[in-house]
Amino acid sequence: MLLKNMNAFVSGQAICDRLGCSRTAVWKHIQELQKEGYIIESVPRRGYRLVQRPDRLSEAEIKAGLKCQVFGRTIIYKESVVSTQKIAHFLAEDGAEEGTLVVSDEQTGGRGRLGRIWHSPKGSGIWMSLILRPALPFHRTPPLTLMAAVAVVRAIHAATGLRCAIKWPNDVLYEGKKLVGILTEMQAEENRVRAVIIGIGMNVNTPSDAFPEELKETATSLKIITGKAYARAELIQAILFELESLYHLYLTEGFRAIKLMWESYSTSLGKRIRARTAHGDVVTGVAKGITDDGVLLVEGDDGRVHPIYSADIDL
Ligand code: BTX
Repeated sequence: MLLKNMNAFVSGQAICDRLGCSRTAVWKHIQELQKEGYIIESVPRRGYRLVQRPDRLSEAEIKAGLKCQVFGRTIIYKESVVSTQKIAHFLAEDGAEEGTLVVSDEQTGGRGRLGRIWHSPKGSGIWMSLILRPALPFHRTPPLTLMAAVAVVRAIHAATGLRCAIKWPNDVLYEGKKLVGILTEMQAEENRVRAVIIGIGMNVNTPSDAFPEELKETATSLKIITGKAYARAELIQAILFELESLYHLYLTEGFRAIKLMWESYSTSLGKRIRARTAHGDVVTGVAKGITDDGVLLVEGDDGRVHPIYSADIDL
């Protein structure tokens, strides 16, 4: 109730009536919350007012104020996991509904693409995986990665005012440094998509000395960029809200509108790039655009246009 009425007074009586407990019991709970770091004012005859919430992650923190219909209806929060992606795969196999979200405060074996490591220290970032159940043929799933990147960029802008850029296909950068990584994986059988799992890792309150040496030059966090700390639960709400709207747009209207947004945030288009595919092929040339299936088109130095389905890009 306090979170929903953030910065406004909620009368003690209203809380008693809603929860069916005494005023003394309410006061005790308020004191517990204050111990946990919530700053709550208590004024006689006006009630309680939540002024500031700590940067805590929990199912309740994410759900309070979440403006989604389906995404986040089920939230599984864990203090520490090997990888939220692993848990989400397991839950998806077990029949978890669309929009199920797995979030953790720490990952001990967070992973990126192609078996790479995703550094996910405790208490400072967003490490989460979302289960989707799109009724789409295979070839229409790759744009979901690009959709996720667009949603993250829009959510960061809504929550912090920062304008980030996207490097094809899935890096969200600020002034060339990696702020967010996105990993999209699929479960399929025969010719049917059973689930798409979107993993998002965002460096939020990470101080610069918390990155390992090899990431110090290439990674950044919202805290490093702005000097401010952010409530991760609010950022997750913003990301889920953007993801749900864009997912709905994609399923009903196709990729066109999202493609335009993606292009407007892209750092790669029109530039000379070097694409290294997982098979070890290298294409150098100019990034010309993306197709309606999310494939990157590179006009190679050999004069041919190369479709790039999956690769790492150097600008
Ligand atoms: P990627 O393969 O594009 O990027 C991985 C590379 O990024 C690493 O090799 C390293 O150079 C760099 N890197 C590692 N950790 C960080 C970090 N915290 N910040 C910036 N750069 C870093 C990107 O893969 C996809 C990452 C998805 C992570 C999410 S977290 C929730 C979910 N669970 C899980 O295990 N993975 C996903």
